[in-house]
Amino acid sequence: MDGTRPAGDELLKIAVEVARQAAETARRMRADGVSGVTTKSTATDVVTAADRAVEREAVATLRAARPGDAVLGEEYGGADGTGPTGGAGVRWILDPIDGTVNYLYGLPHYAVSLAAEVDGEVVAGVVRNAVTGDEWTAIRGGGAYRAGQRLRSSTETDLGKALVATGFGYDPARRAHQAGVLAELIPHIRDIRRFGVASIDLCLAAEGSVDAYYEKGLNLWDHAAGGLIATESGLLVDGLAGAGPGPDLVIAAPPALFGPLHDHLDRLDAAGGP
Ligand code: LIP
Repeated sequence: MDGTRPAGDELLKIAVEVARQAAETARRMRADGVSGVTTKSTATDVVTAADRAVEREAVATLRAARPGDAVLGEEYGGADGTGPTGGAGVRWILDPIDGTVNYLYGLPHYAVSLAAEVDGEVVAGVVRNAVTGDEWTAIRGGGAYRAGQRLRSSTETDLGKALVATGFGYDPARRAHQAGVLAELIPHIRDIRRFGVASIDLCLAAEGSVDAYYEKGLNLWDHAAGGLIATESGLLVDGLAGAGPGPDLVIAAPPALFGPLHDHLDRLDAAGGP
């Protein structure tokens, strides 16, 4: 690499090409049936042959396009993702199949999520539903888009009327804590949605299909691309007390709802528990 900081649109172009190819591989493999199912952190945290194959293919394509970059991928990428990022300081953050449980059951709601980070800041991201082809993109400072339409998040100002998406981790003790938080939150909001794909949840919030989203326990590959898309649509994306979005908590909400939602989640210890 020549050390020049690459432009967000240049990285997004690569990201979109890779995500489209990866999504097609995932869709095609699902049509042939699910294979190679094993478990990761718990008995309900599954990984399939497709998760691994899609990641291998996407990493190979990224390497061919930009040989000096690092790649952090959900299935193989830990060590590699912390490795050298070449002169341009680029790291790709990939979830080959976000929503693996939906993939397992054949629910048409799983995605490829790919973000490009430069010097530690996510500058471009794409989330693509592998079944429907719905695709959300963003470049930092350049807005978020779906099918050529600029995304505008919800303008709801009353938390009591907010439709809020969330998700649950795979560890039973964590789920119990998360369910307890939800039981206390739900009287204060319109209703809850649980789609099973964190990256798409963030994109649905970005386009105003839900008003807000929160979840504890996300990994970077779950929220890197969707978080940028949400931010670029006008949402505030953060953790508790300005900690930044991360494994403790990710909250994405319109400015008027962020404070009230944040304060409920803080009071309910949403970032706590196992
Ligand atoms: C999953 C999500 C889901 C979330 C889970 C998990 P996976 O990702 O996107 O919505 O609630 O905690 O992170 O395991 O399907 O890639």
